Amino acid sequence: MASKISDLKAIVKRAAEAAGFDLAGIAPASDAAELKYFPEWIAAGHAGEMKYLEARDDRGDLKRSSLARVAPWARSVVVCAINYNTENPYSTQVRDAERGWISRYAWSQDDYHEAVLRRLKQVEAALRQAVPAEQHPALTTRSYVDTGPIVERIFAKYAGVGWIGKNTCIIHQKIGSWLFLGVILTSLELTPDVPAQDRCGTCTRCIEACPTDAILAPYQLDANRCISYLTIEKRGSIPEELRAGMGRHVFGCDICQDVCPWNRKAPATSAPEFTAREGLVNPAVDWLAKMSVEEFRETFRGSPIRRTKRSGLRRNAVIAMGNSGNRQFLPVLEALVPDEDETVADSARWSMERLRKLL
Ligand code: B12
Ligand code: SF4
Ligand code: SF4
Repeated sequence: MASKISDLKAIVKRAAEAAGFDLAGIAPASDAAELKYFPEWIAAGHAGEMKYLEARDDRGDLKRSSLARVAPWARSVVVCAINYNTENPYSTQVRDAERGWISRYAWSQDDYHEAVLRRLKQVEAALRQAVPAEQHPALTTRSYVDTGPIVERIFAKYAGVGWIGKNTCIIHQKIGSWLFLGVILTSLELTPDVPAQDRCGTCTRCIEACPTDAILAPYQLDANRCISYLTIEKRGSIPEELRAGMGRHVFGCDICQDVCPWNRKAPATSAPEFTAREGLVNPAVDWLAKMSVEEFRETFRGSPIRRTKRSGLRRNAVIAMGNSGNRQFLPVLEALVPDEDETVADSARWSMERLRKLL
């Protein structure tokens, strides 16, 4: 039998748990106070080359700055979160400068977009099934992981999933911040949860630890300076002044989360899709830099690492060699100077120069 509307919140939460989510909550679809920072962030140029964040509606307003613009029918946002942490060291605990670092979220067997969306669809189906058709003939729902025109972290805060930390990540008091988010927009007016309370207090560890000073001030990140952006989203050559700060990062960066006290006791996930792939924790940089088209395709089939493409991964690995302080990489770099990929070749020249200066 179809459920009463008042039961829906409980049904959604049970469905989220059954689907394997660690956390779930409901936020109102109305504009939260933090959304006013979004146009300022875009205007300041902090989005870099991520032009999709700047999408505008017919009136020229930024789509992501208000849900009313892109989903006027939406009344509530169901936010689900899943822990992807595995029992592996933090980047700040491994000091091997000769090996690269792939960020924690990208060690997984499956691309997280698919793993989370699969689960989110189960919750969406349970919600739709529970709604009496006669009460909601025009019921609308939409599920998104990352790709929706919505600043997910703001809604996660108002759904009580976690607070927005000074590093801009969503943090949960017991689980920490190794969380993927998924959202379901719905035309249903569901009872919202209580917003999560900010527990950063006087701590500023993430701001101090960021090697490229990307966290300009609490809660304000300039993507142009963030290693995660540089290694994953930035196409072509990386600005020279930021290369040294990238250290040995070859895909993403976890430093501002590794140093966060709320991640000290972060539990491990029980989701099988997030098990670390063989060889991706602390990978050999020369292996990545020399990777052929076929090997890249085979190794990263279904992995989020495909996003930076072979060119980006090789560029990052070459820069990591330059930052390693290990002159044994010089012959590898020398062989890459005539590379047909100009970005790789340019990075190889820079890295050779950097290693030679160490003499
Ligand atoms: C673009 C993007 C990036 C960009 C920009 C990141 C950023 N901080 O904006 C880059 C490539 C750098 C990036 C990196 C990462 N990302 Co990302 N990213 C996104 C994406 C697609 C959009 C985010 C966005 O709209 N940013 C715009 C800015 C303005 O928003 P914001 O930083 O969230 O800022 C808001 C608050 O800080 C707020 N605010 C709150 N209080 C206050 C107070 C003051 C005074 C001010 C000024 C502002 C302010 O203002 C802003 C909103 O207007 C989301 C998915 C989504 N659709 O939301 C995933 C998402 C945020 N990313 C995610 C992840 C996992 C990562 C990485 C950890 C990956 C990695 N290891 O490399 C890093 C983390 C880096 C970091 N410290 O944020 C997760 C976050 C999970 C979590 N626990 O928070 C998301 C939600 C994806 C998902 N579905 O799970 N990401
Ligand atoms: S992900 Fe790395 S580079 Fe980006 S803000 Fe955090 S510490 Fe800085
Ligand atoms: S390191 Fe400190 S300031 Fe930064 S997010 Fe964690 S608790 Fe907040």
